[in-house]
Amino acid sequence: MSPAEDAAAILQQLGVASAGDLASHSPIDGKEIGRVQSGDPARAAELAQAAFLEWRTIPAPRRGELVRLLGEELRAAKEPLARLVTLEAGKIVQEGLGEVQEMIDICDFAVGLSRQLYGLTIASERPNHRMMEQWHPLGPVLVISAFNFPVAVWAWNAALALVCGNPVIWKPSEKTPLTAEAVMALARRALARFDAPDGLLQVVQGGREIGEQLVDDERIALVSATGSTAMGRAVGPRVAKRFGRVLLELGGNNAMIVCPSADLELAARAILFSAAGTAGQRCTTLRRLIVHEGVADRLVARLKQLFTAIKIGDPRDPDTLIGPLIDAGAFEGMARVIGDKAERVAAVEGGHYVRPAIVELDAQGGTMMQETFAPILYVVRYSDFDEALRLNNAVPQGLSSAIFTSEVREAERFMSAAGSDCGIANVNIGPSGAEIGGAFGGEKETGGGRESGSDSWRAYMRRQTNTVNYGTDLPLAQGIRFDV
Ligand code: UN1
Repeated sequence: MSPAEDAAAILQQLGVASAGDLASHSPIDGKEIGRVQSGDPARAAELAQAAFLEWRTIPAPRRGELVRLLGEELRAAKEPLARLVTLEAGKIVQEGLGEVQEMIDICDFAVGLSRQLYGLTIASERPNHRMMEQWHPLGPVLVISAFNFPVAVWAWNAALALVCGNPVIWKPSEKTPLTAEAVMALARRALARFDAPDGLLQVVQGGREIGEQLVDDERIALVSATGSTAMGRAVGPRVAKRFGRVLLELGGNNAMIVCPSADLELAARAILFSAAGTAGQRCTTLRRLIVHEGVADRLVARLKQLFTAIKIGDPRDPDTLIGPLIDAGAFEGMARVIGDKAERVAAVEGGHYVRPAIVELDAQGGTMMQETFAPILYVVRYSDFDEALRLNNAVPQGLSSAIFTSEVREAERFMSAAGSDCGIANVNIGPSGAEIGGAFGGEKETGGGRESGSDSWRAYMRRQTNTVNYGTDLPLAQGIRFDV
């Protein structure tokens, strides 16, 4: 079946009409698979603001009930939605399913969280006074997502934003508009079952100008944006100018240090998934391998074997481990940095399929310092552990990192204050494929935001400090006297 026929059947099954001025193309064969209509940013913001006034007064555990229903709809539609992710983003079957599973998992997490939006009680310095801290809903949240996680990133944000009391406007990637429509169709079912206010969950399709209008809209309290560092540089100052809040998840240039004591077979498998998986198009993709000179030859030989054996092709084939790059631009980007080492693989006509590349360098530098969204693994060797740590941190990005070692001292140093400077630092697993339970995000040019698990929910709420006097006197703080 052609991707277009495949997509048409799924869209029909999910109740999504394919019509409008914007086309979506499958990276599998480059052909059009459906259409969507561009949205109206001002209208969306108006609806979201109206929904906010109602939604913020609904008790949080009750808001959690809506997210529970959303999780139910996602569970029921897991297979077709995952299939659409495969068709529109080119992810292999397992990764499409995994992406929808992340959506379900974050819904479960958010339902529990809806009863745990805890504030604090603070000891007051004054007699008969009580201090506390509360977390209140923030306002409409704009989610800007990228093609590589076309549905999960929305869910990480939306599930938390909803229980926190906020409406959500979604501006998906122009490359993956259909999966967004499919998610909205499922969300509408949950909204109808709950009888939620209009405008609580919306999608606004369109290009950069539409995104900019939303980013500049004062009614939007938080802009949660996932994408390139260039995008973040454009969005951050625009939102700051109006004193809005941002949560940025930008580029990564993630390294793994492989020490002499590492389990090399385990490391090789972790490298294969994290460097070549998703055709190198994750922000957490492994791009830099920093390997001890004593084990480098063995490891690189094993990787070359694995990279040659791996099945590249139509992502719908259950044996395929690497699907296509998203489009021609992605291939050009790869060829620009590694020249003829960017090796095309003949798979499906019209798609851009490549073999993951291993590029050995004498020293870290040049294009190794930048994020290229393609399966390129740079390899450098080290002899001294301090040098390996320095190399891990010597790039502008700070998302994820990993170490393979059996030495507790090396592992602990890697995770210490003087170790990896990234938001994520893993031991004996690769840098990609984070679980939803942890806070996800990174430092430096990665933007500093955290979403998903742990206490990331706080970014979606406003904090209020309350001091209450239940006495008959008026003592001032800091012992100040102000008597007439
Ligand atoms: C991204 O590529 O934008 O840790 C996010 C991972 C995924 C998230 C990637 N859970 O690889």
